[in-house]
Amino acid sequence: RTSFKTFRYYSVSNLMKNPPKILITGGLGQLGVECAKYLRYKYGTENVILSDIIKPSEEIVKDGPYLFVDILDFKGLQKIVVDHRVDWLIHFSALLSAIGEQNVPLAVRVNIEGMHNVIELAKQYKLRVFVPSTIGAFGPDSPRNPTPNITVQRPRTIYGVSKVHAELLGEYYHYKFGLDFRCLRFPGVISSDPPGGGTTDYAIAIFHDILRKGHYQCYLKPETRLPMMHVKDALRALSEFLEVPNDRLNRRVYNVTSMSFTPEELGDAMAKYVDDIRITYQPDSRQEIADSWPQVFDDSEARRDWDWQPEIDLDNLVRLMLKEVKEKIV
Ligand code: AKB
Repeated sequence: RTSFKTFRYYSVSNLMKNPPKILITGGLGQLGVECAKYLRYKYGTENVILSDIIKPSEEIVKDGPYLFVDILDFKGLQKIVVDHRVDWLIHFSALLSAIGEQNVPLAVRVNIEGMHNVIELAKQYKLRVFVPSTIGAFGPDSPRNPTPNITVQRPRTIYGVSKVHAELLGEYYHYKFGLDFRCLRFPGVISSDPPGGGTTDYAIAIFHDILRKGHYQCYLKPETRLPMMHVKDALRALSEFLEVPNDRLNRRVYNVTSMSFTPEELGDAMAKYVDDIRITYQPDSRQEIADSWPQVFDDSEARRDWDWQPEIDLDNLVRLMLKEVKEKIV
């Protein structure tokens, strides 16, 4: 067995010579724009198409290819895959945990019916398909500290249910039809771009509110521990995982994480760099969701099989976020 590093070197240099054509759905959500930047740098601007149903800003249009794609329109999606000779599909479209609870029928359509379209197309055109899953794919019956790769999954949100569905469907298509399905279960991803309706969003909102007003009212209790990761680590995990040769993967779905912290610990880490921080707590319905999720995520299988290694710890995350959010505010 050649070392993993040698393997990665050969597979990555082959990809650079013959870059894949990549389509990103749900591209104007929290991860899409940064993901497109990251992959365009690696594979060339024209090879990464960002798509969504939202009208893009001038800046997004200037950055590279952008297309209208509705994942609920099978034929429309099929046409894009054919016309643009897509090889890899990164399927970000989804309603997150908190917002999904407010509109369950819409979450069923976007998260479950959308996934059906994507997986059928991926099978038909032999695409490599990446679908993010989440700590939200676990529930109150799962072990929470740590939560291993394989364990009980009985989530209590429609978001979690749709992600377990996606994981199982992807694995099934892999074993039945040979589909190159790849899925990472992410913790709360922290970026200066605004997230949309998640339970872990407090860890982003706190930076915006503290820098603007010096005060943040948190909707989770101070001791609520959740796994988290800076967006740079998340995108590197995604990109490295997509490059791993198939025979190196022992599973199609892996846990990945960087750290775990509570709102109180995050506040203390921020207080090293910002004077006069005030955090108050008023838990709402998101507390119940957080209480059913992993506190510490076990990603040892990803570390073992494809060398996953986080780089950004809590102190680095705070420094990066303070810098990035400050730049956005002014
Ligand atoms: C959410 O909070 O819903 C997401 C997630 C952890 O998947 N950020």
